[in-house]
Amino acid sequence: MQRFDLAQKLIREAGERLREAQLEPGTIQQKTGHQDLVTDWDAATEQFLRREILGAFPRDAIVGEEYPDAGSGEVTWYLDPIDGTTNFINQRRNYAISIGCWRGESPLFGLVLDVERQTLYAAESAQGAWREGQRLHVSACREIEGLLVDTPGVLHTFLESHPWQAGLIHLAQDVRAVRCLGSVALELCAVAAGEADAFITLRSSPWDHNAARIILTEAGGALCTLDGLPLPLDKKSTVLAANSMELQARLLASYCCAEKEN
Ligand code: 2AM
Ligand code: CA
Repeated sequence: MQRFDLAQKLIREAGERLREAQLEPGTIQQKTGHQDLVTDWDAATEQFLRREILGAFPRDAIVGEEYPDAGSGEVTWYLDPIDGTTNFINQRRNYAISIGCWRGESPLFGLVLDVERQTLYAAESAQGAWREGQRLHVSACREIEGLLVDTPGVLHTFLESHPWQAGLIHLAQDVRAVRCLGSVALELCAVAAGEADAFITLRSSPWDHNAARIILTEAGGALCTLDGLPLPLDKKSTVLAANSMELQARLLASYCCAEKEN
């Protein structure tokens, strides 16, 4: 079986298991604090994906959220077993499984499953972005006043002190609306689907964005860091995503000029 076919089979199977999961209180733990939770299901889902992927492609490398990196082959799988764990716990919706596959710096494919809606976002390199058979395209809005901007949470983006804080508060005042869903992967897919125009986060990890970024790029969107640099594959970074290079450049120039320390 090809990697892309295997990944689609595994993500749907993992999604079925999560939909049936019993979320007893003893299965929820704090990771780094009370705002950073993890469940037994995060670990079980990632174990399942790793076992199946390495069983079929033993020379591939795996980078996942819950376990140390494995392997060093030229193909790397980026796994987030549950993106939006707090939503999984509190809402039992708006969470995703994310699988991104890269050959070195080149994207192969990205899959993001909106688990409770049983909706799969998928993109192979140069084949467009798709949602359950429907081709996805970014929105056409370029006017700041008309933008809907997604960000995973208010605290890190607007309330904590960081070099872009003043600019991002101005942006929030200028756009039509800011929405917080709480899942980096689903929020990037919302930009890919034209349901949001831009996305900002102060902190994203390779497993959060390395699948959805392929979907967004294939849908016509653009991503970079808040410094305007290429989004790294292998380390945490800020993310600015937009429906076009044009809007990305406008947002960078007007709102992301970080205050320089003296
Ligand atoms: P998670 O659910 O996989 O932890 C909102 O919390 C979004 O930011 C989610 O996509 C979440 O992913 C991600 N996130 C949470 N804590 C994070 C951290 N410390 N670093 C990077 N991303 C984080
Ligand atoms: Ca996660």
